[in-house]
Amino acid sequence: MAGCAPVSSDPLAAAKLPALFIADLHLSAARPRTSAAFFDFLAGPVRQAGSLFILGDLFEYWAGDDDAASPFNQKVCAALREVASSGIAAFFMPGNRDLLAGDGLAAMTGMRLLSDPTPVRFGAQTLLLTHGDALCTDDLSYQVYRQQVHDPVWQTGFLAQPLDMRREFIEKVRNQSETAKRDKRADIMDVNTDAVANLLRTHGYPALIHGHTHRPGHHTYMLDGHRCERYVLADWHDHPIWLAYSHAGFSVHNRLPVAAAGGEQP
Ligand SMILES: [Mn+2]
Repeated sequence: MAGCAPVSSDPLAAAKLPALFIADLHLSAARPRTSAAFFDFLAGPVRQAGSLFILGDLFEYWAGDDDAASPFNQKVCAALREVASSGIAAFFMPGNRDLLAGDGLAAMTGMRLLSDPTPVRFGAQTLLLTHGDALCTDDLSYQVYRQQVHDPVWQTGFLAQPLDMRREFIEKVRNQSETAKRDKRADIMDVNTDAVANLLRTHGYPALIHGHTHRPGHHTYMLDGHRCERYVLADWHDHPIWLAYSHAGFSVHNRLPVAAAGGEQP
């Protein structure tokens, strides 16, 4: 309509700096220290940020959006909802553990869902966000499994099963995957260099940010004459850790401000 400002359908239009990136918290009721750190992170550093990007495996597992009814998941969703309500743009890209998170989770939390991979632009800098499991192409048996569970037909069939049955299936897959990991060479569970190069090439040589491998790091590449960077997010293991991006560049943080504990901040 003439005279009306165009309304962007791009969910990333809401993204503002500084942006914080996390992945692989594997939240569950069985890991209270990690969830406590997450709640402190949401109540602290996130409130000073412009955007929060959760790049997958926030939950140890997510059996479908009806899984939000469990008391633990309710608590997590409520804390995320407060973040979105306070005006911070929060984004969620499902990982392999929570790939069944959908519009239901988005509606409950106020987070915007991102597909994998998703580029986000801040000025001249493009950041390419991905969970990371798609890059582990040397792990052939995992990629076969991944293709199956990403198939919409498989997902529809799976989600039609009762929640208890889905949880049971996921528990079985988790146990099998833990056993299989012990027999796999460590290097096949890392990203494949060619898969990374192809992704960087396809997206015009951005800075790549991913998790999944639990091998935190900062890698630089010269690729086709372009300098590219790859940031690997750390898993949480009871302790908070996040990557921040602002006009000053990238920085990694792992300290929460000392809790006010009901008192006043100095
Ligand atoms: Mn993962």
